[in-house]
Amino acid sequence: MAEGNALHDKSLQATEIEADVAKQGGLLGRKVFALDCVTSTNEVARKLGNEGYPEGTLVIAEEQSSGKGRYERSWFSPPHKGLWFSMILRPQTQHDKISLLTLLAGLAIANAVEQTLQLAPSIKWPNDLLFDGQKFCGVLAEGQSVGNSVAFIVLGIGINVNHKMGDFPEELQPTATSLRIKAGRPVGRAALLSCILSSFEELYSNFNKGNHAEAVRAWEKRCPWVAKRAQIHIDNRVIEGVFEGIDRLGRARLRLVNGELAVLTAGELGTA
Ligand code: BT5
Repeated sequence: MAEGNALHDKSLQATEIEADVAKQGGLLGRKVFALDCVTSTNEVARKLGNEGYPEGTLVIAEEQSSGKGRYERSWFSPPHKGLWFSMILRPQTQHDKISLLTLLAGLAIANAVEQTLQLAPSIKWPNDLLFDGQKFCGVLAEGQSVGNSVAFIVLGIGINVNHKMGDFPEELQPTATSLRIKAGRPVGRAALLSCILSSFEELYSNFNKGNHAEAVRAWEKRCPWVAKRAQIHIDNRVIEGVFEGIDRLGRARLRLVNGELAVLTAGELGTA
């Protein structure tokens, strides 16, 4: 096989991921379902959450036939090339959890990519990880409600790991990239996953104790849009101002031309 693909394309094994998590004393990934092809790992994790599977249960697939983005968009998830996975979280805090968990996941992935590949990605609010404006990772956190409260959260992460540019459909080629393209060599998925899980575990533990301030500062350092003119698109509206970073709940702070501060929980950030 070309370029050592035998090693890098080896299917991810539940027992190996579980053993690695146990060795590190981790909670996230103690129970793993490593599957071949699923519709969406978020959907499988949601079903397991409804069946009562505990926090830290992880679903990972080699391929998704209907990988999901936000707002009913699709996420391109071809076999063996990426890390497509979802975790069940049952957070203890009553804060608005979904926005902040999305940001903490982005920060954990950026930290892990830097640690394993010595590459520093940027984070774009709320859920994109990029190199030079091209996206290699997206995060989709979804709450499962029971009555009026959120019973659990499914945190879904999609990372383009070993794609070559020709592996992307034409329409994604101008805006997408992968870790392999940026590193200039194939990237081992198991080691990267292990690093992401331990980085996220630490951030999540602080989050459960209500300590977010340091993570918010670290997130802002990785976001080149901070202190720049920006637009946030929400539904059909565009709000313009200076992006002042995020508040302690992960909401975007946009200083409008009239001096007022807009605080936004959802939307799409772009340069003005
Ligand atoms: C996201 O949505 O970026 C969230 C993606 C989350 C995917 C993971 S994979 C595991 C778990 N299971 C799932 O079903 N989903 C999660 P959004 O910000 O809405 O971006 C979606 C847009 O990104 C699409 O409309 C495309 O333009 C683009 N896109 C789709 N696939 C891509 C890819 N593989 N790489 C880069 N860009 C992509």
